Amino acid sequence: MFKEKLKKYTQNKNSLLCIGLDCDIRKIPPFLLEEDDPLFTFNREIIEATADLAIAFKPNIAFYETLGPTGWHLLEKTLEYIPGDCLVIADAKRGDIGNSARKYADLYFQSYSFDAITVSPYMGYDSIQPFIEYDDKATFVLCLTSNSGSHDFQYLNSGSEPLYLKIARKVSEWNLEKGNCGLVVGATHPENLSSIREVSPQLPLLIPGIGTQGGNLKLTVQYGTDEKGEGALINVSRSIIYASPDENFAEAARDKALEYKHAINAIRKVK
Ligand code: NUP
Repeated sequence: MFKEKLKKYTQNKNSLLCIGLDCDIRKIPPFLLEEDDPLFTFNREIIEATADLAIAFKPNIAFYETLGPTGWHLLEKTLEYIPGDCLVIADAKRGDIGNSARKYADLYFQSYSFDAITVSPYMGYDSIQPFIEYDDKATFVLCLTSNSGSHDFQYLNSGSEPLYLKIARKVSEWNLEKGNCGLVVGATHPENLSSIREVSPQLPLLIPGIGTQGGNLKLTVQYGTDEKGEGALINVSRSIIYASPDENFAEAARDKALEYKHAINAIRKVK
C-alpha cells in the first residue's frame, strides 16, 4: 500500500524529499553527450547519488514522451534502476472518459510499475476511478497547481468556496473508497496550503514548486505536513538535478538534495 510505504520511507530515511527526474538533453552536463545514452547515464548517476536521501523519484512523463520510442525505453531503464526503498511517481497528469482512463491506469500501474500517478480532476469521478481501483497505488489529483495559470480557473468561486477547495473536499470523499488518494498542491501558494490541509487532513500532498519556481519552503513544510510533520512529498527537480553542469554533477546534486532534506527537517522539527 502506498500510504504505508510513504510512512515507512519517511521515517526510515527521515526525509520528505521527492526528486524530479525531468531529464533534458539541453540541460544535462555537456560532457555526457559523448556517452552512448547520455540521458540514461545522467538519470543513473543522479539516482545513485541521491536515492538514500529521497523517499520518491518523480519522472515527469513529458520529458520521456517527447523522445518517442527512445523515451519510453529510457523511462523503462530508469525505473529499473530506482531502488526498492523509493516510491516512483508518474507525473503524467492524465484524465479522460473512464474507458480511456482505464488504459492510462493499466499503462502506468501494470505495464510500468509506478507507485503513484498525477491526474487532472477536470473530467470528474469516472475519469479518476480507474486509477483509484488500483488500491495498492496512489492517485494524486491536481488541486492547486504551482504555475501562474492556476489563477485562471482554480480560484473561481464554486458556491461558498474556491474551486481548489471543492476539489480537496471531493478527493477526500473519493479517498473513503480505498484510502489511496492524494493532492498536488504547488509550493508557490503556501498560504492556501493550510486551508487545503484543514479540508483534507488525511490525504498525502505532493508539493512541487520549490527551488527554480521560487516556492516558500518554510510555509510549505509548516502548512503542508500533517500533525506528525509527515504526509507530504516535497518535490524538487531542476534545482537538484542540474546543480552543476560539470563532471561533478552527481556530487553537486547530492549536496543540494542533502541541503533540502536538512532544511525541510529543520522546519518539521519546530512545527
Ligand atoms: O502544480 C504543479 N507544478 C509543477 O511544477 C504540478 C506539477 N506536477 N509540477 C511538476 O513538478 C512540473 O511539471 C515539474 O515536473 C516538477 C517541478 O519541477 P521544478 O520546477 O522543481 O524543476
